[in-house]
Amino acid sequence: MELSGAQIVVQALKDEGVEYVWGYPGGAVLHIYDALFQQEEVRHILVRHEQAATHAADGYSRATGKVGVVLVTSGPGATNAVTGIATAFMDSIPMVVLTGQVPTAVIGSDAFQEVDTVGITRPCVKHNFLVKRVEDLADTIRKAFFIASSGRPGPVVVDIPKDITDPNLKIPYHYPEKVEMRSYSPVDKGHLGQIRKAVDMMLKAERPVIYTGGGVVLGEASEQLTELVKATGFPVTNTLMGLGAYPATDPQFIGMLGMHGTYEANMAMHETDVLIAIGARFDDRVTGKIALFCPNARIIHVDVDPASISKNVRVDVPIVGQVRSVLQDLLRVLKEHPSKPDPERLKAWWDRIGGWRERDCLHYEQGTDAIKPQYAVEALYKTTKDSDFYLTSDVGQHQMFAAQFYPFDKPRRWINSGGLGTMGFGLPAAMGVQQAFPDATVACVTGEASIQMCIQELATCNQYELPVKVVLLNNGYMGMVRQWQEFFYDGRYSHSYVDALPDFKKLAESFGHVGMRIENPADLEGAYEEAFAMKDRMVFLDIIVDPSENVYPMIEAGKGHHEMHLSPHLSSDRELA
Ligand SMILES: Cc1ncc(C[n+]2csc(CCOP(=O)(O)OP(=O)(O)O)c2C)c(N)n1
Repeated sequence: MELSGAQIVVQALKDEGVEYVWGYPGGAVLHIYDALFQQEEVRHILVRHEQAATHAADGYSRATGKVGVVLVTSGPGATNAVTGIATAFMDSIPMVVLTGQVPTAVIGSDAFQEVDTVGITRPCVKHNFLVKRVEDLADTIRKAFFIASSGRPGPVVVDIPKDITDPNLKIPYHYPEKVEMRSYSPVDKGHLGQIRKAVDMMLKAERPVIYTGGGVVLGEASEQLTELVKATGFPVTNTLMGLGAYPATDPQFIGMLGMHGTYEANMAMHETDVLIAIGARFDDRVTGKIALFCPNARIIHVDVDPASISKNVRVDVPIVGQVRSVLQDLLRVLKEHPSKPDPERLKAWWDRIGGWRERDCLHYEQGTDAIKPQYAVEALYKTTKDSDFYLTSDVGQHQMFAAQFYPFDKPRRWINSGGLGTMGFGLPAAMGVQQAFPDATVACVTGEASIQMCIQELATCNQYELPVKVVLLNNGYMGMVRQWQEFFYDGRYSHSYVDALPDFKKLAESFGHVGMRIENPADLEGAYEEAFAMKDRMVFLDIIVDPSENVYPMIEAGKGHHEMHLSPHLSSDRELA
């Protein structure tokens, strides 16, 4: 089979089993767009901004576990995609981003729409390539998919100069089945000696905590994690990225940990003597002040990426390997071990945790006036809990309220930008999820500031008939910024008031969707019922919420887990716990 470079790109995508490509055309990729036009297998979704293409592919990947694929042109097309590439990089999402480049002969001459894409993206990709010969194209794309999806996943950029895709230059096509790269061989199995050490340590623990992150979701290890938690009787806490890896409605789940984690999870972290960290990277939003992090604990750390081990926090028993395979081995060693976790010791520990739980740290009071954002999330759960439901989010208070008040029982259902914290992520990510699962119920919880960052994608939702539900918790402020200004800048609300808001109901209608505005707490549940009953329509719910509400508990940056601000409902002067 003789193919041009443009045809090779499309054929390689077919050989990878790619269903969708999110993109935006331009001069440098027109040959590829022409090749896409002449086939039907790979579907191209035309977004309205390249950032949205990356977030949509990212959302698709987070929900399905497959590699998300993006196609953008050179120069501004590539730079617009950088935010989404960095977002995927920070959360280890497998993605292949094909960027057009100016022809090889003019690279370096400041040609029209030339940027050094490989240079610009280098710090925020797992790997990137500049293809210099058409003969290398198929092989490079194969490597890109392999690198993106193996080991610790991440985005890979393939920069393709226009002349490489010339329709008049055809070469024999061969797509390699296997990839061999001397410098890259991700590990699968964990070291058995280390696993035995970990099990010994776990069995001697008096106050154990299992702390898990996004790696359990990405590594498809949620079943093994659940088995481990049940086999040991230990408490488990998830990071923002790990929510859903363990069923949140199970009593052994003590809530999310970290800056906006529960009182019981953070106190348990502070007092634990053996911490079992699985697929988590000790992010600063989780650890707080490193010097005060788990001061009494010996630490076991399971991670696929050796560079994560002892990066932020020194660990005692590192185990490098795929989380799923390590947990399988660990469970086997645990079962064969002559001793078992001591129920007496564990009971004392659970009693202590029970005491912390009684503080009811997420308590809020829903009056009859303003809708509380917490209530808006709880009511959303009530309406959607029995459906095949996915929730994406933007960044801010609404994201934290969703993480705290929507109990996710399955992995890949909570889709948000944890690492980079990218406002504008939610709506396009929801488009990607809905494209992957047309019959599922997909909602995006957002703020009135975040939603405006990719609002143009309402048009894409119309074109592709994506019935996403937008749940806008409209507090009139960049709420999370306002909260920090209230706490740390004596209430000087510098530029956090979101003025000149559009009428979101009319805006949604002008894009061809259903718009609703809800102000009264008594109307909310009915509005959700009505909106979610419209299975084939996009509905934009503009929910006016109490602007003064803050997210509690909160650990200030640089403080320890035991130094939480609690809700004023619990302690009149927000005293430290
Ligand atoms: C692209 C981007 N710019 C700035 C920020 C900093 N930031 C974090 S939260 C936030 C406010 C978000 O406001 P809104 O979307 O209204 O959500 P709320 O906090 O009110 O729920 C800002 C500006 C960010 N995370 N991302």
